[in-house]
Amino acid sequence: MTTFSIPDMSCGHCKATVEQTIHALDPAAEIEFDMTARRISVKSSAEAASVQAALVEAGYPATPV
Ligand SMILES: [Cu+2]
Repeated sequence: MTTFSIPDMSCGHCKATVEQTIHALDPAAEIEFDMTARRISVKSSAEAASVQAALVEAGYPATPV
């Protein structure tokens, strides 16, 4: 489980984009969203660095916390 801070994730559209981006890497990934804190927790077989890179590429810079 890796927690990322994603400051630009502000609405449902952002949430959907983040979800799609991670599921494109790993369809079995489990994602918990905290929209208030703008954080996600990801349980995935994908490397945290790969998840982070994909999110950056999708326009949502993410920092592991
Ligand atoms: Cu949004």
